[in-house]
Amino acid sequence: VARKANIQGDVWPGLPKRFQTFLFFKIRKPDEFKTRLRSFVDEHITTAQEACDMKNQILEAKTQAQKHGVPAKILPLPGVNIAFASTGLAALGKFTFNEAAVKKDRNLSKIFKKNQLRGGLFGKGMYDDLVGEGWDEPKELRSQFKPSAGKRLIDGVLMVTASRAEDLRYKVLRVKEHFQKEPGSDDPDTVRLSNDPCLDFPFTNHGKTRPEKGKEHFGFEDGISQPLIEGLDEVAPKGKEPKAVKPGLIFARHEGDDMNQPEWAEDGSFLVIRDLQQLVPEFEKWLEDNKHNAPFAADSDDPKEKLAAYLMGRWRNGTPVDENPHHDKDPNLFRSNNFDFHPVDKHERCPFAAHIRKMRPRGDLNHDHAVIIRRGISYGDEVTPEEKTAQKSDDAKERGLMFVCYQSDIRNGFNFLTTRWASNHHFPDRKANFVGEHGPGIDAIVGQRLAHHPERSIGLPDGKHPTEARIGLDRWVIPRGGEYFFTPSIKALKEYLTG
Ligand code: N7H
Repeated sequence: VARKANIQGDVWPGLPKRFQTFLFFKIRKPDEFKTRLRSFVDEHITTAQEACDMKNQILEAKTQAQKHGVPAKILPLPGVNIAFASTGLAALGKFTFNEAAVKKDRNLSKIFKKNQLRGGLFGKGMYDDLVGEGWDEPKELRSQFKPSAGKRLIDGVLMVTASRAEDLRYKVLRVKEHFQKEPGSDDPDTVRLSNDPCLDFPFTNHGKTRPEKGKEHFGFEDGISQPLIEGLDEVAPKGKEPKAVKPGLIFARHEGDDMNQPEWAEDGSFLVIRDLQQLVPEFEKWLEDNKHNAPFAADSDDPKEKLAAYLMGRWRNGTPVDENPHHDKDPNLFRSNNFDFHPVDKHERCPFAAHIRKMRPRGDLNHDHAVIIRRGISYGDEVTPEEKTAQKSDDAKERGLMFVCYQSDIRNGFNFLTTRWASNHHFPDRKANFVGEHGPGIDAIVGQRLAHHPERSIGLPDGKHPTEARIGLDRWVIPRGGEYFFTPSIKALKEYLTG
């Protein structure tokens, strides 16, 4: 099977999405589900090839609009992908829970059954992993992500995307009907749903891009930097950033993946979905309150914006502080990605602990080894004038990011980035001369704290010396839980998993 026809399109190149529905499902009748899934794949699942075609259509529409001086037409472009939690694969008879499967990770072929998917964290699920290790606070998690009577509630997820809300609604209905309609009730106008369907959809989440296009809720331009994949993406010429990565960092059984996965897993990828609530008015208040506490900020025209930019490593319009730590006015640098933090023993331009430096350290490391592709989408409404005035989020108006990412190994991808880098005050390491006993600090956006960790703080350049100004941080991103999944290839969906 040609690779692009075999990969699900959200993994690569990404489904075009202004709106997204996450249909979390529970399998009730595995055999009937398998039969229905087999026909679902060709009818509904969007492959990488199809997603590439959609992206080309968007480009073409934009080019035409520019040529004729009219606004670009919004195309419907619905997309659908499916992924399974370990409980879902178990329901299909394709995963066995045993001590070894949840404790051990990789190349232990003797312990694993021939076709068992490797990856201890996938077996455990996000709750046992992150609550078990003390990172996530159970009382902050949404009930859908908390096991009930010891049982996990989600077997898998169907993700539906579209460029227009009405197209999304239509597609979601068709997807649900496919699995829930009465046999023979095929006409969409008169379809009857079964009282005893093969699949339940107990939880649904909705994402939508913000009216301020390209910006997430804190107001930063998002979706700029992704790892370019050798063999799939057009990669940057030598010496230009970002460097390309081996396909095996994202896809199972490709060069660079040492998990020794079974054959059926080829072209698949592990998916992490995590609901991250964002406290936007609180973030703005903190910036306002602290803009003069950092010595570097005093000599800036806009100390508040400079502080925000230092926490992220990019100004809110996407300009990397490594390329311009002074202002964000150079249009050539909006969304620029050509930087690597050199000289890496100093952080006069980009703080060592800035979110993008923690999450992709570039020149700080000799080679990339923990890499993810991000496909998240914002959720919730805009901050209201009342919330702005109160400088406090209204509990009834939650907003945040449905964080979504893909990798060939959850322990070495999402989990590593969160626990070993974002939450570790001493990463990036070997910078001791410049950042004192507390190290570079915690990732202000997604760093989490265990009880015995130092208070949340970050070291920022003081603008004059190769030294630091340390500043205490609040918490503006609340992890509400999520789940670990595997996104299989098209071939695996049609053959092994439904066989
Ligand atoms: Fe982060 N944000 O929108 O403010 N992130 N992120 N992220 N993030 C990035 O380069 C954000 C989160 C990564 O290649 C940008 O596209 C928010 C988690 C990685 O240079 C912005 C949340 C994890 C990169 C944000 C959040 C990551 C990255 C810059 C949570 C991993 C690329 C725009 C609410 C575990 C680094 C861009 C590179 C960039 C935001 C979460 C990882 C603006 C709000 C949980 C790898």
